[in-house]
Amino acid sequence: MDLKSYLAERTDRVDVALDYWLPAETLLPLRLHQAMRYSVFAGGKRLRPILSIAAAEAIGGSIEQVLPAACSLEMIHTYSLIHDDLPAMDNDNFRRGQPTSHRQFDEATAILAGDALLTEAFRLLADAEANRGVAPEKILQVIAIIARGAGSLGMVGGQAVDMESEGSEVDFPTLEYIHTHKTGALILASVQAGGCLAGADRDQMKALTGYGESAGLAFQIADDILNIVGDQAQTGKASGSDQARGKATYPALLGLAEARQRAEELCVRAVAALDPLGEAARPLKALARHMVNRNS
Ligand code: GRG
Repeated sequence: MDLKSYLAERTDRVDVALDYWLPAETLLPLRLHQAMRYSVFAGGKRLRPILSIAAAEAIGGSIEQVLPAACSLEMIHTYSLIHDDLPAMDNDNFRRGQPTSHRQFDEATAILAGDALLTEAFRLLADAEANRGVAPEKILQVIAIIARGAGSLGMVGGQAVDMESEGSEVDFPTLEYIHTHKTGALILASVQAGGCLAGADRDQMKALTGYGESAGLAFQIADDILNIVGDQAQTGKASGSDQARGKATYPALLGLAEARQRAEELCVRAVAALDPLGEAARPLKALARHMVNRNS
């Protein structure tokens, strides 16, 4: 399949919808809304929204059914990056090749922009007009899926353990906990949300969950590898920054070759999990390979 045009078409749909649903820069408070939009439109790959769309399509659903949830996932992802970059956390000056939110605006505005994006995400998920035609019980299920993926049992929990572990020796189970929660949980929630909105039955949800778990971890291992071998011009982040900070990563614990092999194995497992879904899951399968072999 032509993944490039698949990604381009869906990225466009997501960008137009985000522009529509995010508060305008001309609305008060101007600086807050500018900061929210600055980070949302800073050139992200829209991976999580596209995963939720592809999961819905794999079950026979449509983009329209899933677009509000897809946008809410990107808002949550963007909030997590803004807060991750703050001086209290990673203290990064650049993200996606541009100044981070607290550098471009100020620290208080960056904190508030993250807070507001997280809150707006849940407003959009619960918005009756945006979700018209979707059964209310499906919306409730998706709110629970996304809240779990984003909260202390998911992404925030992974970030907390990552922060606690910085500068100390991390064993393999702790590393896997950090990766599956900090990054994997929102990726898994994206896939599950798309499937749920498209009306996936129990077996279909099981297939999507198996895919999301393996693909989410593979994505983070690929990110660790990119941090070492990636081209800074493409990743938008300083190469070798994980090592300089003493961060726990797969290559640091297993070596580069074994980390690559583990990412590849997980990718194969993610693709195999989708076999029960047949042809309609082809884009999701291609996305798993893309997540592991990407260069940015
Ligand atoms: C602060 C609550 C809180 C959580 C932060 C996701 C996260 C948790 C921190 C990000 C740290 C990081 C760079 C992790 C590596 C994997 C990752 C999430 C990369 C960024 O995701 P992409 O590549 O980003 O999808 P784009 O820019 O394409 O949207």
